Amino acid sequence: MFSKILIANRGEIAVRIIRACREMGISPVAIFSQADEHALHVRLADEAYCVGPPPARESYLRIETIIDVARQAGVQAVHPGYGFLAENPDFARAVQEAGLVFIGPSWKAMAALGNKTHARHIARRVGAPVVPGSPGPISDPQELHRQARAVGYPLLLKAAAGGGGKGMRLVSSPDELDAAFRMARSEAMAAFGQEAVYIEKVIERPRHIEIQILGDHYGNVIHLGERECSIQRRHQKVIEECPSPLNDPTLRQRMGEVACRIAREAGYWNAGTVEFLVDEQKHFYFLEINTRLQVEHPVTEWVTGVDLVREQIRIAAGQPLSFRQEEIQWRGAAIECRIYAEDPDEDFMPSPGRIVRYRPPMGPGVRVDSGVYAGWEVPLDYDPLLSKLIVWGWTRTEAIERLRRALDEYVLDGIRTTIPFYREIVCDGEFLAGNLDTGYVDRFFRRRSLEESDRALRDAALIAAALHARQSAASDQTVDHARSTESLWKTQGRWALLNSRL
Ligand code: MV4
Repeated sequence: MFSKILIANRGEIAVRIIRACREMGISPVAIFSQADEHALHVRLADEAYCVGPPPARESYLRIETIIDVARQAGVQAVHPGYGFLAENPDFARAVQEAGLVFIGPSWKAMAALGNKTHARHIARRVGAPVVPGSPGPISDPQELHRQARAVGYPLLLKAAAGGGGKGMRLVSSPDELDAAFRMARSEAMAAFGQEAVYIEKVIERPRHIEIQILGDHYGNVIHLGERECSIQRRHQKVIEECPSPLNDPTLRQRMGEVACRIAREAGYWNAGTVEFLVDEQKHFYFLEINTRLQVEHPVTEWVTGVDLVREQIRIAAGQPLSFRQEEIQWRGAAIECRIYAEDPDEDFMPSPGRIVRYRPPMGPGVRVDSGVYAGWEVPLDYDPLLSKLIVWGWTRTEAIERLRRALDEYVLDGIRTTIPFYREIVCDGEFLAGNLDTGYVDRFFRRRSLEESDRALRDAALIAAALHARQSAASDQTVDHARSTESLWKTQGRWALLNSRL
């Protein structure tokens, strides 16, 4: 086993990896940018090295600098976390060429699966259901129209090198096709340095379900079931669940087996996630593979009892998987809310600044993975994820009850966060019913603005009624004490007291 690991990341995920290292008796080494000098992951690590100025390009994305730090610190392995260099095969290769172990898949598997047309090809080879579309990238306009006719409208143009919805374009009719193609290609070039674009048929009202897989260096691949990730806004996940509320054990087993077959065919090892779209008839289609640990991994950890980061480290050290497929069991329900430094009242604008008070929820069934503390200033330079609140219950209903309680307990003052947004979601009927698809957040906001105008009307009616009642009460009062034998001091005094309470 390793005695020292470099964590090439920041924030809550760096803290999560440090915790796994501590439990395994491994010394964690951190890197940080000038903006993160006082960050929590730097405080918790045994050693920490500055890798450059605040912009990620000049710090957390600097392959050479990070490899130099790894050498200098004398680590045996590098954990990339998620984001930054986690899915960059050049980084994985540089780590290997420096004589160190990359805690993740081989750079070759990463490179192959990073190309989505290639990944679709691998999936088709093992008979996995793949979203219908062009067999490969499209380069000439004639072929474009031929393939588009074959797939049918509406269709999506996607960047072969892309992922996560970046560089995606919806095309509703043939006359939009050429312009959309040119745009998609230049966007793909700008975003990913490759202009390759391919076609996919549009799946209507899809759900986004992903399967967690683990593979070791000896050809063993197992799956840890699904996560429901349909609650997203602008291709950013906000709430994730395990199991999916629409799950049935048969669907889980079928998707799991398909995911494992694709991974074996790709020569995949370490942790990975196979993404699927599921339509209203519960048909599922392979979408892409994420070759990293995911943000939402804790919901799977809680329901299966498997520590994914520990497994990642064990696998990278050459140990076989700790579990066989038959040993994996799913118990209860876990839900994660991603707490972002964003203002939900200002269209989720980033809200950096100093955290003045921080009191995370605790107690039964609550886990908080976070990278912040009171007094720390959240920098503007990176992803605004502050903290992840994860709850567990025997049933989804119990998990939601805990989530409501934990959100009410959560104190994070000084900056705006998405906590108030989640407090509303956990009371929303559609969420409670598990009626989730990728259009959920938009529907939630539409419904809410309708309810808001209803509320404004109701408030106006209440004010009018209160004023009316007060006026008539005041006139009754005049009549009353004219007839009354009681002291005016008493009746007027009571009236004043009553008014002060209104
Ligand atoms: C799709 C799709 C419908 N049909 N592909 C967006 C993120 C990326 N991972 C894939 N995405 C989609 N691909 C086909 N063929 C709809 C989406 C999509 C979506 C998917 C998952 C979660 C939220 C979404 C929101 C809008 C669109």
